[in-house]
Amino acid sequence: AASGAVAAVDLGATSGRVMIGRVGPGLLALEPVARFANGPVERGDGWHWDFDALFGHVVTGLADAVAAEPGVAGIGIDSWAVDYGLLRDGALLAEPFHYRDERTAEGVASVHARVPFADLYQRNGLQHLPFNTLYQFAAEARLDEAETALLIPDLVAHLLTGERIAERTNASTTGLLDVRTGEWDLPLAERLGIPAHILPPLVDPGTRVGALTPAVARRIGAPLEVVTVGSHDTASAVVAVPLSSPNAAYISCGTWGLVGLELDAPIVTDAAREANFTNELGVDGRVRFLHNVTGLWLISETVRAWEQEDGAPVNLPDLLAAAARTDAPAVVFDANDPSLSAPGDMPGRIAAVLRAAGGAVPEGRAAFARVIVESIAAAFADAVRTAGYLADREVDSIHIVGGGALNELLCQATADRSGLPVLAGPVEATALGNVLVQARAHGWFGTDAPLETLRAAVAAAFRPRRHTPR
Ligand code: LFR
Repeated sequence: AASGAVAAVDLGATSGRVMIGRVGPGLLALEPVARFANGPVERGDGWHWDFDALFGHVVTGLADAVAAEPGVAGIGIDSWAVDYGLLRDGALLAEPFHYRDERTAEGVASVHARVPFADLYQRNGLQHLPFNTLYQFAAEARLDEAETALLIPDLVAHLLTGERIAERTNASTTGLLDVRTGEWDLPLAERLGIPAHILPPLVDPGTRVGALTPAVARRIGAPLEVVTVGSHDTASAVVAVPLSSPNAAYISCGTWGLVGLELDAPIVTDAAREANFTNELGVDGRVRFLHNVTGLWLISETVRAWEQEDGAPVNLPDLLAAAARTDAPAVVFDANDPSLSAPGDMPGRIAAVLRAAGGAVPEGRAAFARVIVESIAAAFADAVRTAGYLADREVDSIHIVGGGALNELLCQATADRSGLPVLAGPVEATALGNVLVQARAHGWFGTDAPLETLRAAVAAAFRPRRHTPR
């Protein structure tokens, strides 16, 4: 058959979802079956993920998916990158840490004391993010007790199937993958005191992981198989960007805005390092040459603070509509300022960064939201320009996919500040990329269909909204 349905589990840093994806000739559709909140939880020793709750939502969501569509052929899992759980005797040693926990600072210092950043960049091609897994490992008290370290999607797959693997796109965010070969850089791991045995065998997207354990199959209601996808959410999102030309840039905009280009080969020049551009691995060995810009996190954390203040929910669409009616600010702030990275008092910290940049802190919430959106857009435009310059490409358009594609103010401000047309959508690009790679693995596109074939299916099913620069 050239058609069928799959279940996609997509876990973001602020929300997770389970979707049914239906694929066939002229058909690409998503049906949401479960959506749940996610976020940092504070424990005695810092910020963590409530992984038990998250896994519970995944299992319940999959059961709902099977109930709604008994023909589901398999399960694919993607999530945010870099975070992991340590296993011993088949159980988690501890609740996974959240990458925004500040313990990573000591990890950075100890790694760079052994391997200077410029050397690391030559080996792993990654921009400096203080939470990259290798820094977390360096700050990890119990690494020596672990049998295996599994990144979040691989950990979910393990609990579902019993298998232990490392999907390659997400493994590329650990800092321990050789950017040239896509294999574990074992000499680097050794220099950093990371035991090689905790790094599981690497597999590519589109690989059969295994069948659900009997206990899980009973809870979910069907004996399904888990298939790897681009398990790094950004890798799945990039699969589903309906790139209109080789010179089109993309912004995968959720909690983060991942801004860049798809390339065939990594760029690890001094200029790329100094601009802090990363070479993460995409599906089919493509390179995601991009920069992390702090995205909707600035808005969601601000809203969270206001909700705590009010003891009542804030309506985000209303807030953004009101923001669009205020005047654009004369001065924006650096969305990537490191002081905005940790959870807590975001309005106060943004005000401090804005004042330091010489800007006036606006009175009302609508105007405050406007400064945030314009600051994110300015950082997006800047990163697109830099990407084009570093890769020597004349960027001609920008695709914005993910939740940020719903934010018309942000999309228009990005067009205005970059001088380039912005094509907004699909919103659920990550889940679509997850579904498409599964569908290809099941043979519904022909097993060696290139990404361009998958993207053509996206372009046919989801018409982007166009924002012309003013
Ligand atoms: C986006 C994302 C980014 C990664 C950040 C932390 O959800 O996966 O690509 O840098 O989260 O994991």
